[in-house]
Amino acid sequence: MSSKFSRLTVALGLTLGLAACSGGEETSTEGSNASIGESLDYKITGIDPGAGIMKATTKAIEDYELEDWEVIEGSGAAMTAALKKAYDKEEPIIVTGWTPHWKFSKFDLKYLEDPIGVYGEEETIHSIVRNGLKEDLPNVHKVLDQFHWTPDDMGVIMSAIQDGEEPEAAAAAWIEENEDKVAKWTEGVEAGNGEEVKFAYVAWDSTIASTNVLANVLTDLGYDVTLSQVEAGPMWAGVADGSVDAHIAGWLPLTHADQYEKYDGQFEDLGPNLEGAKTGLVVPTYMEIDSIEDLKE
Ligand code: PBE
Repeated sequence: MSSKFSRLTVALGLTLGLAACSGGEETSTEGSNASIGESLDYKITGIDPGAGIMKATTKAIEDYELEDWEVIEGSGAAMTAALKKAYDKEEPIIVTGWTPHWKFSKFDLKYLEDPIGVYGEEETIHSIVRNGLKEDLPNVHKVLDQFHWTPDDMGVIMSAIQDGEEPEAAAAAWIEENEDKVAKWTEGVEAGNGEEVKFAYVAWDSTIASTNVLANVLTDLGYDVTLSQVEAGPMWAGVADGSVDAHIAGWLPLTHADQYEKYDGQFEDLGPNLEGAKTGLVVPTYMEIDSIEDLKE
């Protein structure tokens, strides 16, 4: 009974409120009229501070003159959790996004157009190894040099992990189903004898997938593989100072350009292991904006 009354009161109050506004100037208090910036408190959901995409996003804020906006630091996992939460309620959200990534198969998403080109064009992911690896572990070097796959291959592992599989198990299952591809990576390679191989990687879903698949392949070949999860800076620094043997997450030409220049000469670039990568600002398709310029209002 009392609930009926209170509901009536609210409805009446709303009617009066609208009536009071109707003759006046425009109001933006209603959800759908609020600007995209207001509805998001001018926040872009970012990832780990060391990621190249964070630097690019800071540059985007400058180049598109979005001084009211900021990119919030977090992690890849926190970003996808925030994305899921907003998506389930059809609320607005803008994330720092990249391809290949499982989020595009789980949610309907789009990249915001980037007319200035802050995020660059298509990228490739390179395998980066320490100087001297070729002499010390020629067969490991050869596998890394021959390692090459597609965004779809990587996507299978990423989705399996997302669905709850352990990264190692997801990688092992993919290897079992793709013996022909793995055979090309291991062509002409001799088995190891327990030699240690150290990879550095960052907890980006794409990198977790690729690092686990190579760790599995090398373990099957008889190597003793260690994976160290680090931030992006230490991942590059570790290969440069030789404390790790390799990482396979060199995003080029733009995303990791800083580290690539900083450590020039202190690593060997084995070239692309994947083509068709991309970074940018990503939103659910239900959002009405299409371009980073639309954030300016
Ligand atoms: N990423 C995924 C990384 C490279 C791999 C796009 C988040 C970065 O921004 O550095």
